[in-house]
Amino acid sequence: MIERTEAQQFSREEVGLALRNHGMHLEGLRYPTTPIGMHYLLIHFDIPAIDESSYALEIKGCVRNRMKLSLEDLKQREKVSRTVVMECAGNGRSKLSPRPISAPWGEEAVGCARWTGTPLAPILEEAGLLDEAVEILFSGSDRGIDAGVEHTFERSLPVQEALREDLLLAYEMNGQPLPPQHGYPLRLIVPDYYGVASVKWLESITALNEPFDGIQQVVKYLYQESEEDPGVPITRKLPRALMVPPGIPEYLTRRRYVSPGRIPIEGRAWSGYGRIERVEFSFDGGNSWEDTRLGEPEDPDAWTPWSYEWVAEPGEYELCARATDESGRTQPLQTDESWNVGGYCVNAVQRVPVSVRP
Ligand SMILES: Nc1nc2c(c(=O)[nH]1)N[C@H]1C(S)=C(S)[C@@H](COP(=O)(O)O)O[C@H]1N2
Ligand SMILES: [Mo]
Repeated sequence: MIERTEAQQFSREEVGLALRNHGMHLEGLRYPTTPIGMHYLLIHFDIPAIDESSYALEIKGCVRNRMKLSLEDLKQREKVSRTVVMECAGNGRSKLSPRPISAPWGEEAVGCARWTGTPLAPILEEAGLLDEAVEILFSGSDRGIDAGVEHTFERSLPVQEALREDLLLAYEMNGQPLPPQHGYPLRLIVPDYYGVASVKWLESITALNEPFDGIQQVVKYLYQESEEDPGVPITRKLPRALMVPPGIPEYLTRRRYVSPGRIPIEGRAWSGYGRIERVEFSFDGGNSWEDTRLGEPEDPDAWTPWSYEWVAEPGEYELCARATDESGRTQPLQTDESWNVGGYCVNAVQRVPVSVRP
């Protein structure tokens, strides 16, 4: 039985958002690369209809040479693949109380795909950024209304960040043409940053001589402790570890059931602030912690596998996992420590209720 408290009631609108934007099945943490249909999705407006034959990416604004690149032009350029963990900045939001109203993620808004495309930096160099360029704006072709304002989905990066050598203009995901829902025919991939930076259905790149002040930049995706707080823009992913929930689930509550004995626990961890240095496991809700064994990530931007052998005795438990990265950042124990107006960057430790029964 589930008790229905006020805070647990999701509105029809939140359920609608969750149906359009599904998460990754946590058992998908078993795979080094997330299969396309299992990778989470976040589509603010509609998936735009784009005709590849007339498609061209425009490079404009404060540049010496304006450029128009067809998909074929982009495919002729240097081809690079990177395995990149992507996570929505709103991951964990639904655990906050009171709950900010937006995509009601648990902690499944993540995936790690192999993206193939061409590096962005050489294109910006060819376009020749003028000295007055301060930010690079990435515009999608999707349009809608949010915060009461009609706009195109656009995000900017400071010039220095846009010139990083690890940014990709991707036209393939896991070796296939980008599927419509993931940005066909072209998207930006910004490793280390939350997913919002990786603009899908990319239509143009504009060098700006002043900071971009669009809705998705200065109204949404700010970490604000209160409505009065001017807030800090969201950039890099905070560390997080997740485990594959062990045993079998109860259909409705997802509570896990396992038999006593040696239970292999496995999962993945990541951070936008450098390597994962440590992942700890707890079976008692975070009172005591044990170090787990770390594996090697498939790529510098991919997630890090970890494993632990839990010797389970009959009883009721709460399994937790906690990651620490090389910058020393780690995960809070309690969700409400990271309460913020928009419900971003909520990286409290995962908690998995388990019954151990013969
Ligand atoms: N054009 C466009 N780009 C976008 C979005 C969008 O709605 N429109 N959503 C962003 C957000 S918030 C996230 S988390 C990622 C999700 O990428 P995915 O759906 O491929 O997992 O795309 C980002 N890029
Ligand atoms: Mo997102």
